[in-house]
Amino acid sequence: MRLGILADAHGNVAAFDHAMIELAREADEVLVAGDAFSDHRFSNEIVRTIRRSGAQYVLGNHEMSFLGPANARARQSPRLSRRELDFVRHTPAELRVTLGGLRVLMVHGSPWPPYGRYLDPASPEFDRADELGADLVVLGHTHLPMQKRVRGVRHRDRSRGRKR
Ligand SMILES: [Mn+2]
Repeated sequence: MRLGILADAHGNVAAFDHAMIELAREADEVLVAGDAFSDHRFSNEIVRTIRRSGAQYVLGNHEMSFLGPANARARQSPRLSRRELDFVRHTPAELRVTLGGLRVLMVHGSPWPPYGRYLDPASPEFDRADELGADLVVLGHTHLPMQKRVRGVRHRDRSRGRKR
């Protein structure tokens, strides 16, 4: 089974659509690891693409900020699709799913508290990856493409770009 993994589109509709079209062609399952849009700038287009694709999706810190009290007014905008907002509201921050026989854990930031931490391949936390009860851990947030194998547990971060 081929998994297509992306994260941190941060509202870049053209890049996200392009990536999703490519992945739909090549992957059996697509995983979107959060920060699909940035903070108060909700993207109807990106959320609709995720919803219609049936991709696995978790919230990032930007979606959670958008759903939080600071953005109560932004959520009232008439430009917002109620349907897409509702979809985001029902999206989890942590997903555990079995894909191709692999127990997959997907979160946007760190799977260990503090969850907003930026991990890098040298982070000592990864030594504890086998405590997570997963064969594959998918992360976003760092904007660092990385892949790491820890005693049989593989981590991937496919985020792109600079702003985080
Ligand atoms: Mn993030």
